[in-house]
Amino acid sequence: MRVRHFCSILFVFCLSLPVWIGVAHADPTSSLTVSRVWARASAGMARAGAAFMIIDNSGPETDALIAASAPVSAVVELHTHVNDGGMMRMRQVDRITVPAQGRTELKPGGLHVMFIGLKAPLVEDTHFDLSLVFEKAGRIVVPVTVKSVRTR
Ligand SMILES: [Cu+2]
Repeated sequence: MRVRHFCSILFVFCLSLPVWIGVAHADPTSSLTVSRVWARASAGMARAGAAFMIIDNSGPETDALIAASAPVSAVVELHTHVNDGGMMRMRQVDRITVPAQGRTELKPGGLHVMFIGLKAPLVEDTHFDLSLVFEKAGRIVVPVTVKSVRTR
């Protein structure tokens, strides 16, 4: 009886280990703070979505967001908007720089994380995890809040 109880405690401990390692990696060593992470709810049958956030860098070195992934779509890209003869068009970028002692804002009409080929609609008031990979800080996983399609 007692041995079986110990085994189940060990089992739960092992299951939760990756979560602890994830938190330990993201927080104390990193000079980056990612806040106000949100995605716009997808309208109708839309197969694409976008996420926005504020990234603050309190460290002495420039860092850069170089990749992202999320369970909501097979493809996740880093995008910006460019003015192409009066038309705002999206363009993929290799990296999103976060200056030393500075801030980079991803917002509608500008830089964003793009989800291509949504597996299911993004529903208002739901959450999902977004994994961000930075050149220096490494991987930081942040929860994304899905907000109304009217959010600006
Ligand atoms: Cu885009």
